[in-house]
Amino acid sequence: MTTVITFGTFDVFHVGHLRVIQRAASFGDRLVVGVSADELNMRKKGRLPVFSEAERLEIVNALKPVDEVFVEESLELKREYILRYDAQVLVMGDDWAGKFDDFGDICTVEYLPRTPAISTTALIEKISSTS
Ligand code: C2G
Repeated sequence: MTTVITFGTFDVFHVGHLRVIQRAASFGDRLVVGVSADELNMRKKGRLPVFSEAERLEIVNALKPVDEVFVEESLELKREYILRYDAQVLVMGDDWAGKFDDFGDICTVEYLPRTPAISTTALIEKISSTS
C-alpha cells in the first residue's frame, strides 16, 4: 500500500487543481491532501483565499481520487506531515521544483508540471473584469 501526499491552497477550484490531484493519485493507492489554512495564506500572500478553509477542505475531500484531507497549518511542517500520514511519495507542482529534495531521505519526491494558462489569480481577474 503506497500513500501519496500533496499540498495546496486549492482556492477557486479549477481544472489545473483537478489534474494535479489525479496525477498525484496515480503514484500510489491512497492520496492524502494537505489544504493550506486561511491563516497560512494570510501570512504568505497577505490576503484570505476567496473560499474559506472549511469550504476548500470540503471540495477537495469530495473528489474521487482523494482519500483524506487535513489542514496544512505551516509550510515548515512538511516533514512532520509526511511522517504522520506515513506517505511514501510527496507530489508538488513544479513551481516548487528542487525545494523539497531534502525529504528524499524519507520518501520519493515528484514535481509535476503545472497546467498552462490557468490560475486562481487569472480567474479572479477575469471574473472581476466581466462584472
Ligand atoms: N496547479 C497546477 N496547474 C495550475 C495551477 C495549480 O498544476 N495551473 C497545482 C499546483 O502546482 C499545486 C496545486 O495545483 O500542486 C495547488 O496549487 P495552489 O493552490 O496554487 O497551491 P499553493 O498555494 O502553491 O500551495 O505547501 C504548499 C502550500 O499549500 C501552497
